[in-house]
Amino acid sequence: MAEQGPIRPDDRDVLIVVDVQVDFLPGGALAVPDGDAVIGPINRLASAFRHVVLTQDWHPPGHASFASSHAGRQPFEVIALHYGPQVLWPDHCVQGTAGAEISRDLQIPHAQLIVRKGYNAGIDSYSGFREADRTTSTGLEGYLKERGFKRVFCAGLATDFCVAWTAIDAAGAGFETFLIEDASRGIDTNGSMARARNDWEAAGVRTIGGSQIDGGP
Ligand code: VGL
Ligand code: ZN
Repeated sequence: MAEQGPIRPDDRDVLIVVDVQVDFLPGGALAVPDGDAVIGPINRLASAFRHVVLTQDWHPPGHASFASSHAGRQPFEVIALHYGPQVLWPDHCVQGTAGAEISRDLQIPHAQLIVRKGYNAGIDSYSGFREADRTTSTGLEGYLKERGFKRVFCAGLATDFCVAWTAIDAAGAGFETFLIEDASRGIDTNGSMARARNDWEAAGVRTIGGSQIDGGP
């Protein structure tokens, strides 16, 4: 649904910048095509928001989402884990490594919180709110509610995984939720982009462009 008129971020609004990390950028272990194209738009967007939260994919070595943890499996294959289907990835965003660092090109000194996720060895977490078992919470919902935010704006990497799941869970938690499409880029493996779009639209997440935000890109 198109948003009517410009959105002026205020104290009810928080921007969640999802996983803009070295491993998801060109040259990284799980580089998202054109991933560095989000940096300029996100820096401009962030300057329009008083309240910004970052997420950081943060896996222990040998994480269950790594193909290397499953004998005979290759990246981008899908396997069944105890909580459901899991896409297998190249090793990425390993705790404490250079690849896990948030990009130095992000200029968001006023970001207020960094939420790490995916740190449980046996459970992936695309969403900044809830792990892939759909029950283990990161605490982000409580944090945002305690601070009184009403609207959540999501952008970053990758559109079809961590951005989409974070937005879907924000909507499920009762926030009015927006996915800023031109400040995000996707991986698009096995039709994941089309599926993710269906899912976030069905969840009531609104798709917008950064230009719809006053002071944005
Ligand atoms: C992501 C795949 C694996 C993401 C994280 O940030 O979208 N994708 N881990
Ligand atoms: Zn990951």
